[in-house]
Amino acid sequence: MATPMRIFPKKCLKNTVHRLHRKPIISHKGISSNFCTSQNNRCFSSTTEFSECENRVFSGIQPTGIPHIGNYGGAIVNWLKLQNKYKEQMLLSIVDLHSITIPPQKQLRQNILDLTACLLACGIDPNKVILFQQSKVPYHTHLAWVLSCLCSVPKLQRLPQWKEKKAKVKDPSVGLMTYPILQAADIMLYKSTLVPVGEDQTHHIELTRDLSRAFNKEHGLIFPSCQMVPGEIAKIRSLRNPGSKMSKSEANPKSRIELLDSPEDVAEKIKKAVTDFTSEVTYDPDNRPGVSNLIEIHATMTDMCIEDIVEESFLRAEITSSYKSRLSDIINEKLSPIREKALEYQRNEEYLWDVLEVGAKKAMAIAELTMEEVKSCVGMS
Ligand code: AQP
Repeated sequence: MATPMRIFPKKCLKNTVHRLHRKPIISHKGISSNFCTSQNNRCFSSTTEFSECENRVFSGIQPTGIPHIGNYGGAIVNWLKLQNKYKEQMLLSIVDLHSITIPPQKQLRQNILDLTACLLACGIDPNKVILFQQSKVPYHTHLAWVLSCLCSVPKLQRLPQWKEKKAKVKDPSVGLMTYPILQAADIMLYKSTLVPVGEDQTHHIELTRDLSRAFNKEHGLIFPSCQMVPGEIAKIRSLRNPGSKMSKSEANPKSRIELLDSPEDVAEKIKKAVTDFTSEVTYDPDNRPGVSNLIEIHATMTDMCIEDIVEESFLRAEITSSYKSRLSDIINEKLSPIREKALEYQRNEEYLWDVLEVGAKKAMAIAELTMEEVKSCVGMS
């Protein structure tokens, strides 16, 4: 039997592997001439280069349950960094229209409130970014309709998420097939250029680029191209099945650590996390996905790089069980203040609705201008 490899890369993995796939996020090429819109206060030069200050950021999260540490590491941490840089040029949407594509959604209203409370508790600042509920801005579905007339059915059917998701439900809805068009509309409605999402969204960002190119070609040059901004951690895996990603809607709650889990629940879930029969703590995602996932969770919670985590565990002579116990403490140290703040926000429903309403007004002001342009280009006004 081959000896399991201890991975001690020369450089910190966090600075190499996780960043290797990143492309420059600032310059946007590929749009030809006359790309200028005076509306939305955004004018792009015909030289096709965007300066940094012209970027607009859009991202969304579904109110399908309490966010978990995968949402935190794969998206929220990234948003916290970007919000300081882009401020009101950054929109974060609670995408409730997406969340009804897979029924049943029995607690949607409560989920919207809980998610808002969690985002605020994590440090999302509604005075910096535009935080809003998607369905409060009806232009999302309006633009999605226009875009759906530019998108072929086979193109949607080729998307890996459609194939994956339709296999899990008995009678997949039309909404489940067409939601990537709505996602493209979410991004394009604000002429967003940067989209911080997890790697699972790559194909949808490509579709968005296709649709903005198709609109620009068919109706007039108004939409910029957009780029993904991947987070430090590409994917946190399920604690029960490291072959799949950690997910809010996975039936077994032991597969994920939710941001509001009690310290006891965190300890129990980590203790029961599926690993393997090797006791050493090594990072080898292909051959040891379970323990490697724990190390990635550790990196998400601490800002430590993977090399340092593995080395520290080696120096402490830890085995998987003792490492799990220390990791639970680390996770609880990070999540406890978030949980306390979120519980406080949850007690103030009125404030949460107010935050979303103010955000919706700001989003609406931008969306309205884009839709006016769209309607004029298409010939509707
Ligand atoms: N396991 C994950 N690891 C890293 N990033 C993740 N994201 C989700 N799961 C992981 C990123 O979180 C952002 C918001 O995701 P979402 O709620 O809009 O939808 P999702 O990707 O489908 O997330 P879930 O938790 O799996 O929700 P359900 O179960 O409702 O489908 C996205 O940027 C996503 O990449």
